[in-house]
Amino acid sequence: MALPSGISFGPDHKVSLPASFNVAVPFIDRHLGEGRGAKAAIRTASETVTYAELAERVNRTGNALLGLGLKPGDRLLMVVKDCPAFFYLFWGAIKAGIVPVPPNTLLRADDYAYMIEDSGCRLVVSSVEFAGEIGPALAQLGAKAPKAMTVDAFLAEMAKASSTLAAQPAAAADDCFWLYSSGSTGRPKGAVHAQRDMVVTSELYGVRVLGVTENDISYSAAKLFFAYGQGNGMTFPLWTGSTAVLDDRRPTPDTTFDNIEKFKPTLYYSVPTLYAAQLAALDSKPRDLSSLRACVSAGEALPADMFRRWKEKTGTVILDGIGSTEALHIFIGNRLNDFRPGTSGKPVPGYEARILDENGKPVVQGESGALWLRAESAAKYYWNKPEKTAETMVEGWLNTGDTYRQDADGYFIYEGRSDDMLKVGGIWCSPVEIENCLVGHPAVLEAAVVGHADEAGLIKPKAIVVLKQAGDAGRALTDALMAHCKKTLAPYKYPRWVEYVPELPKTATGKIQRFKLRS
Ligand code: 3UK
Repeated sequence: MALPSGISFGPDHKVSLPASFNVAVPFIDRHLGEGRGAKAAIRTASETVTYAELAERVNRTGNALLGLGLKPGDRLLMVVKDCPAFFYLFWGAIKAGIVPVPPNTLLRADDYAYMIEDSGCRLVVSSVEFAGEIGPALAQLGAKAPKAMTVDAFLAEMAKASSTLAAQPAAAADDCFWLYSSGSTGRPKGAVHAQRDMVVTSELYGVRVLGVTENDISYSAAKLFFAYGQGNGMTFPLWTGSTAVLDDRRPTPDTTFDNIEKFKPTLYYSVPTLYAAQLAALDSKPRDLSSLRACVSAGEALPADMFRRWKEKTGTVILDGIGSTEALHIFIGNRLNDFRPGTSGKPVPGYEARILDENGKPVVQGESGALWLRAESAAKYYWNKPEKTAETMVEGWLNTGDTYRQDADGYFIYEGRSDDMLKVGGIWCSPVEIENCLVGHPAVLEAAVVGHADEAGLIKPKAIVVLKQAGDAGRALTDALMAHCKKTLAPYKYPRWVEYVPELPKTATGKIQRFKLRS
């Protein structure tokens, strides 16, 4: 399929875009002119949305948002499960010049209160399932809280709004949408992405690496709020005029396999934790995965053994690739015709990766160092966080925070984070946040949290705890500490193991030496 008019990529894979455009046009409206109006853009268990219906609902959404008083440049916080309304809100906002901000839907009231305030959003739209966290977040903000409504209430507004909308003109580098990303200390940071960025990821990784075409059907177990899921399950399908399968449930081996058998996707995207659970489930019940031409993994490193077992059981490769919220999607990845299990593969065309030593000089090939990235899809800055921006985004290069080395053939091998952050099921987990939660329990004096590998070789949080009264240690307290964390934090963050010790290793300045506790 030809690139949308006015958009081209040079021999160096650099994009060129019109001086004035709106990215909703090539992703949404273009398909009507190209004869795809009756084609399914989205399929769910209960409905199919065609490209014509999608384009009309995007227009109605843009008009409804403007009608609710939002102006171009205003932020819309959308805490929305994986359903067609996610598409309407995201693209309707963009087409009207409004900036959608879709955070992780697994967070707690405190996190949402922070994001509402930090983003200065004018409206919060949330799926009713998240009311238990969004309600208290808004209550916490009192008179400062913006207008808020459920997705269902919004859809009623949408239905009343006009079905025609002129796209708000923008430049390639103008702010388009944000994604919040977390750090080991401090609050989440809003990574501000430009109009250009989804064009770059969809063409360079989606089309040129994965070979996505109009004929693919994509299914991402990773949710749309995650930059990974956003590309897999929304922007790549829309860029290529193909079909996305959505499921709003928590993904499990049963739900994901049922979806693959029912919708027959050609591409399946997931994270190592879920692949591990799926492999275990395949032992007891064979499944028909014959529709798949490729599987993709990201979020954390995929152990080579899981690649081998999946290939053996399903006949399909899993292409591991590293991406980030800041880079927007995968920038080093394995390909169908060039992969090496146990590595992240090679840089995606158009992305420049460098491994630097502590003096900022490129290492000799084979040595480890800090991974830096130059990407045309990189976030421009973090909202309200000039110091974090200056640390992470330096002269057009992005500090990924990862340690990497290259093998003799140039494949990139992940060696861990340079900070203490953990990836659990592909989602960030700050040890400091879990430690603070544990210390909030009356029995706990001090706590350290580190990553520990489970049976499948995947990292989960482990707590090392000093008690006020050593005699309290035991299964009952361990259960109570786990329950305390599940209740206070996003549930995937609770420690899977608790070890009791008389004291923690500390530096002279009293900082916990987590590296001494890793095992
Ligand atoms: C880690 C990996 C080893 C790595 C993401 C695909 O994960 C995504 O974005 P986040 O901002 O996290 C980024 C960090 O996660 N990581 C991601 N993938 C891998 N480590 N092997 C991998 N394959 O520390 C990286 O810096 O949550 C993934 C596409 C878009 C994304 N946003």
